[in-house]
Amino acid sequence: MNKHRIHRVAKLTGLSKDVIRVWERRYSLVKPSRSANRYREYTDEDVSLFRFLKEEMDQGQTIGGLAMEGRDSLLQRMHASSIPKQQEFAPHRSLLDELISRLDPLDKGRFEQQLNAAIAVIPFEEAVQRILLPLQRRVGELWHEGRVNIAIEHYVTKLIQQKLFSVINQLPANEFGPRVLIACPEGEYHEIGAQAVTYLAAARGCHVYYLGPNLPLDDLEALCERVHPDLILLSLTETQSDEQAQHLLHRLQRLSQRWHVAVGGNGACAMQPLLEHTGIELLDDLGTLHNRLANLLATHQRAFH
Ligand code: B12
Repeated sequence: MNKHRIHRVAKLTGLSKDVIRVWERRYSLVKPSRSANRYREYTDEDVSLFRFLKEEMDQGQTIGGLAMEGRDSLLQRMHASSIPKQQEFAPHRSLLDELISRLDPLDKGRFEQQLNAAIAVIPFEEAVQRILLPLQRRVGELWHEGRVNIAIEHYVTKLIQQKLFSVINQLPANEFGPRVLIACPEGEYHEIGAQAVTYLAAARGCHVYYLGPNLPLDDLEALCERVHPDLILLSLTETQSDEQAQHLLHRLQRLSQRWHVAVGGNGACAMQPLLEHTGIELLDDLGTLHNRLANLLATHQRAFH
């Protein structure tokens, strides 16, 4: 089981470090262990419980009332309520199998008809997670294994990109929302992760600048001076060698002295140990991104009022 320090728990749950400490002191629902150097360490279950408490409070419960219920009962309710949610966003495997079978030989009509019909009946955010991203992974993997040709991969990738952007373009532009710059740094060409993040940020009311793949950091920095972003989100899909990772982090640290910088994607997760104490945040899944954006929007709103 993973152990998380308090700053990470704050990022994962959207609660402030102060609230986490106060809840610990007053209500004892979560009792972190201590590392050798006395840092609080929380388990995955603690993190889930904090998230659950937050959801309950968003629905009108008070922390005092929840604390009276007791940890065991809360955990039971949490596990019962989390099952359907996890299933909801799991990849839609049977549909994906059928879609893949329409690619060789290519049956464009049926492929698009089936894809469009499936996407139309669920919220788009769910479609992104259950259908579009897994489809991209599946087709990319088939190309990597030499089982579909690059023209087919490009056809599917472009279709997915069109769907993401057509929905993004229909969202109301929020000029006054927090400014979020999203890109893949130089050398990173896998861009669907960054595009999905763009959709999620725009859908929540951020003012998004999507800058695409392979962006030199000098140029990103120059744009930051103009735009003054509230957050920079970088997508790293490929795992880097240690030397490449160190080089990249050195550059990102410079950027993070002026702006909030967060990285996500499989390549970023692989760099986790190197990210400690750099000031660069790791957002290791879309749930963490969701919390980070919620915090950003709340802070931004407070600053405006
Ligand atoms: C699709 C794919 C491709 C497509 C890319 C299409 C495109 N234009 O984006 C194609 C087929 C073109 C391709 C090409 C290449 N690929 Co490729 N590709 C993949 C594949 C299958 C999926 C990557 C992807 O799109 N991920 C994005 C989404 C769909 O999934 P995800 O990574 O899980 O992302 C999730 C989270 O990480 C998160 N996320 C992502 N970014 C961010 C950012 C933030 C801020 C946050 C919060 C979250 C977040 O969102 C997603 C949802 O949960 C992976 C293998 C795999 N299964 O991961 C290999 C892989 C990444 N590719 C690889 C390589 C080497 C290449 C090539 C260099 C191969 C070559 N010799 O030419 C080229 C380079 C790219 C190029 N020049 O276009 C390697 C990388 C190896 C490494 N060092 O890590 C991999 C791992 C394959 C492998 N097993 O070797 N690839």
